[in-house]
Amino acid sequence: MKIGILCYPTYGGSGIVATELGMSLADKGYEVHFISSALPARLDVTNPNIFFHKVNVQTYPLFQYQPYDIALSSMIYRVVNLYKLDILHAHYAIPYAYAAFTAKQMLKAEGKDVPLVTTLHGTDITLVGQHPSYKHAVEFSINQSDTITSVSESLKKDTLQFFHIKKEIQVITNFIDNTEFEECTSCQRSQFANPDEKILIHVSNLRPVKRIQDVLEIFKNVNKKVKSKLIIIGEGPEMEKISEFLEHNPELIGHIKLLGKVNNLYHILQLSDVFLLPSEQESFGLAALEAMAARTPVISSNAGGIPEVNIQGETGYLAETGNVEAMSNYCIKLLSDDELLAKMKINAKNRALEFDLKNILPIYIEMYKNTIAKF
Ligand code: GMT
Repeated sequence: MKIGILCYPTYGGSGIVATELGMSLADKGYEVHFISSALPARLDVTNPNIFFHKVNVQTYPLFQYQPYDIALSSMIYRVVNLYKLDILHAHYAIPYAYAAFTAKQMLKAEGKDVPLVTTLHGTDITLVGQHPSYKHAVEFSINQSDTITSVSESLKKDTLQFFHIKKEIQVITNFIDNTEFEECTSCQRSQFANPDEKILIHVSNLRPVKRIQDVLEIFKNVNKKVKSKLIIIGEGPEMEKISEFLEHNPELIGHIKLLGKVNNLYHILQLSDVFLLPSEQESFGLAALEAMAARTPVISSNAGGIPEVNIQGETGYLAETGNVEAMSNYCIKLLSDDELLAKMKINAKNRALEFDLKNILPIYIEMYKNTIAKF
């Protein structure tokens, strides 16, 4: 099977899922073609079964906005033709499902076609996709897909609520390759905290939907009761909020460490005691699953699909979005009880094993085969 994967190359969850999926398929012997605006962050192009096709956008002074979607459709059409792809897989509806639909029309004009799978990841449905500027095109291109998948039951429900979808949506959850989370000693706990301090961590692309202010307020409350440090990994528009917070809370300057984008995320997660995810919206919460795979319990909001991953009182605790007090209290309770923390670390890892790649990859492969068979 020759598979074309269309995805964002950045650190967002959809790009990570697309890349990990493509690399696992390549390891199984499938030929996988990535089509994206830049090399996806975690993609290993040394694998002989992996091909990368960069979408080049010709800049022209007449255009106020450069037409990326046209360049993308042209590239999809070209790669399908050149490499005789069997199936296309669009990760995130905007613009991938739409550009793939256009490429299919170009192929159809020549008596050819290729089946299209669209995976809905989250904000393409719950945020951006609902904007009046995009809504009709998003709904249309989802309906034009041959197979639609969503990363959680919650996202499926939201999709059916916000859009008029005429086809079945198959839920295929996010997954994790637990073999990548084996014990590692490349960095030490002492690099981030004193022996008597606990480590809280937050990882995201620091967008408003992640509620960074809540992360900071929770840490402020926790730090009053439990000796602790907060590590923030990632970059994004809410970086300013962190500086502002530190201006108002200078006593916490030495307690909050901003690491930006890191290559050894898993190793740092392994050193941490609790992962904070107070998001406004989260279709699944891949970041929480990565933390659990590194044996780190999660204190989160109960937004979207998070309760499908983080189990109350077992792998961590959940509270209503914005309930900083409840999340702080859960955190204090967990970090003040070493026995409870040790138990939750084990539970978190066991939960991550349920979402292991080896359980989810066969579901993707079967879905591709079914899509091709009924095409
Ligand atoms: O939220 C992000 O950081 C990026 C975003 C994306 O689409 O790139 O992530 C979404 O997709 C992930 C992978 O399927 C999910 O695990 C995240 O929960 C989801 N984010 C939101 O819904 C906000």
